[in-house]
Amino acid sequence: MSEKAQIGVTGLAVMGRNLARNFARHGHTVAVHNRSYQRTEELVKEFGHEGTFLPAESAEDFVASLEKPRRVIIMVKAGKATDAVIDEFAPLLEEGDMLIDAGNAHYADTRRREAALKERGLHFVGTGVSGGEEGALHGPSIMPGGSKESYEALGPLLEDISAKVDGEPCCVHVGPDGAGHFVKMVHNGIEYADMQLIAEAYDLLRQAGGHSPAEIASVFKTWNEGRLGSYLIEITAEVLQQTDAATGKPFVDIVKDAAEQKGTGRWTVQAALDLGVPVSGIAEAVFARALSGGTDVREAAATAQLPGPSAQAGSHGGDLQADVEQALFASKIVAYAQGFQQIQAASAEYDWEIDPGAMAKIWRAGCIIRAKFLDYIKQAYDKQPELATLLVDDYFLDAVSGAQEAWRRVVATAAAQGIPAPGFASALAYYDGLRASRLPAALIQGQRDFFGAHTYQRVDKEGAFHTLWATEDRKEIDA
Ligand code: NBP
Repeated sequence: MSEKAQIGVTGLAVMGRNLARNFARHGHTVAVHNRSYQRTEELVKEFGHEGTFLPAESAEDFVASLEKPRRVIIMVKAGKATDAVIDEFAPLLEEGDMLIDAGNAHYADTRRREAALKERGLHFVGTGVSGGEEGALHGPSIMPGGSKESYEALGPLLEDISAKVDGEPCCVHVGPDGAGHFVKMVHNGIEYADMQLIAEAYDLLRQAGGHSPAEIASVFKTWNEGRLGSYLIEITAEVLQQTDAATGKPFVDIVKDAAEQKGTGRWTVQAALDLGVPVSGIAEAVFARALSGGTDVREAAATAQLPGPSAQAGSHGGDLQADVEQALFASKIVAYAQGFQQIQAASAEYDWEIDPGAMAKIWRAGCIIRAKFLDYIKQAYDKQPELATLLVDDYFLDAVSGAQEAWRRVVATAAAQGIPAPGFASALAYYDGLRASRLPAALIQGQRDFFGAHTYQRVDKEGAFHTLWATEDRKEIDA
């Protein structure tokens, strides 16, 4: 009998090719297939020596080369291409086989596909894969959704190729149907917030502190040795110390200041709006990118010369560098707390039973937001699985209360000097909102009742009430 593959990968562009190589390098026999056969041939020609690949030109041959239950990883462009591949492969598969979508699908699409394939007796496993092409090859953070049963057959293989921290795999069964893609989406949203906060820290040190990019690179290198230590801080130092060969200028000064986005940050915010979870850190990051790319509006503002503060305004009353480190850490805690709250809210909404501590654990390596910091998040949820917000965990409470004076000084300096710091400022406003014993929402309830008879609740008795605003005596009635 000819050799069978433990796993197959269809879609051999950069991500699929590297995932297939990763499986092969770990000693697994990998069936490989791509719509256009050329990519399959190239993979085997260039990397065939790395392990055992079974190339197939047709979908039928590919499926026939897999051991049962069949495990087929789909790594194609998210959207219509994924549906096309599912339509091609589902009829060729048998009950109990698995179709694993490891692309960046929207979790609602994954839920739809999972439900449809379940009716045909197939497991559809929406799987978040983070870490880009390098991660796919050397060990990504992997977030599989789908049924528990499918994880039993698939999990060991995915754990094998995932990143490891102290020998522990950065891969865990996240929860049913779209849970894996949802968590991957929020990971990307948090990544947006983290990057925005780092960019604001740089901007403050540059504009308010008067430091050069190279000097700020050294600051980030130092920070990377401390509690902020993370992949994003590390690469920030690398980018800041880069000099443009053509002009001799700092690299950051020759790059257009319009950040792009692929959409996962926007998806995170859209989902958060539907769930009613305030992910202001992620939203500010998405909006800041949109503002940076809004060329017409920025040109109009430049032409109109929108006035800023006077040149002497607001010198920073403290050690700016130390204060910015504190503000960055505190704002980062807020952004992560919000992202985890969103995961918990979705888990409750869809009955996913996601363990938030396990998510922090599998993000410690392989993915873009990998950081020491995630250990503390894991510990917080280990201590209290139902934690309402990370901000009330001892470690984070201490960190934020220690940081808050510096954080307030930084936000004040940014406002006084006209330096945009939406991430820092909004994180602080969220923190103060959570702290407040009374919020002005009571006034908003009054306004709503006034113009729309939307009713309100009282602090001193049960029930819903309405004031007859249009009458002279403005009597209150039970609604
Ligand atoms: P692309 O997203 O560029 O997709 C190219 C692949 O899709 C090729 O194999 C192509 O086949 C195939 N394909 C297309 Br396009 N339409 C198809 C169709 N109708 N039927 C069958 N195959 C079709 O590849 P990628 O950059 O490797 O990304 C793959 C997935 O991974 C995407 O969902 C992407 O969002 C995600 N991704 C994730 C990360 C990460 O960090 N996790 C990074 C980058 C990408 P062809 O060769 O015949 O044209």
